[in-house]
Amino acid sequence: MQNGMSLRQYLVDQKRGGVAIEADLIDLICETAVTCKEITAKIDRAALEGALGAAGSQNVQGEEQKKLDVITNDVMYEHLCTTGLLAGMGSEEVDEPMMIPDQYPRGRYLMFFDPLDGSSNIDVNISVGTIFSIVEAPRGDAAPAPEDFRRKGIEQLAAGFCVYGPSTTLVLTIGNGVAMFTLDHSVGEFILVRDKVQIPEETAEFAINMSNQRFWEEPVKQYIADCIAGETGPLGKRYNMRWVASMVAETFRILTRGGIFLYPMDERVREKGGKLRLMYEANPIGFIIEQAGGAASTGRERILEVEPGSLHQRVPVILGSKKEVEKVEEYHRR
Ligand code: P6P
Repeated sequence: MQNGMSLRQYLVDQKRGGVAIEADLIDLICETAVTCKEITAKIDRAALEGALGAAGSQNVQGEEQKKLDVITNDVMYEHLCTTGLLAGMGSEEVDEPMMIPDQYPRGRYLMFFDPLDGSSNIDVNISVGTIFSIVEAPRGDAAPAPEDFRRKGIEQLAAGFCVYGPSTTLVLTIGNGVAMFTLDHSVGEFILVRDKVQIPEETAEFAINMSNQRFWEEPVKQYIADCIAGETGPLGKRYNMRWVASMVAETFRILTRGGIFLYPMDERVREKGGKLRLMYEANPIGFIIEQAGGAASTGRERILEVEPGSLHQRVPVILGSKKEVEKVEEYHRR
């Protein structure tokens, strides 16, 4: 493995090295990378083409959709449904699972995606991203049933996200570690820049939206209070804080220098299960974090073991440096 490889060369090299990845899954990952290239181009030109701002609609979560939420969802659906590689798709932006139109062949995989995570940042030019998760379709290339879209995170074959930031960089796992590919605009290829990414087990940097503090459960209130207490507090060290309000940006930072990200249970959304979505946010990001030696928890259980109740199931999310996540889980056991 050497830096400078293209995404497809990396995947073929992984297969040659013994990783059990089918040729059609390699194709699907490469086609998904094409949609990320299309999306980065749309984002670059959004201000020039009047594509910023609200779409005037809401998603299934009742959240205001940005024009780019809808545009990027259409880019992914319209590109991927023609490839003959998917039996269906689930998207944050669409209430029901999306089926493959009759004029196209179906494939053997299902994909869950958030086409533009962090889109509340898009109008203020802060990093956003595309998150995707791939599982095997249980009925092969036959039309999938609704229950086929409720799958545990441990069933994922591949997961990735593309962060549209100072660079456009794709982060990917196929279950054999985590690799990073930066888009070389001059040739239009994602080029390997890091492989076998490892998250430091310890950290002194937490990411949480502090304005929600009064709604958190006691264990999280206590943990954050102890972080802020610094050197003289029970955790015995000074913590730094970051909050970008874009999970892909926080995750990229944690993969690069460690850290812990928390979007914990919040009284306002208890009956919904939490704020972040399991199938196309917590599961793919959790898979990547675990593959990089980190941990991903609800505070009480491993995220990848959560049994989804619906396509748009929400969960509390606590992920990042392994020992720090274990510390927060210990606060929940007290
Ligand atoms: P808040 C973006 O909308 C998102 O789903 C995550 O990417 C991000 O971490 C979180 O919500 C931000 O939430 O409440 O701080 O705006």
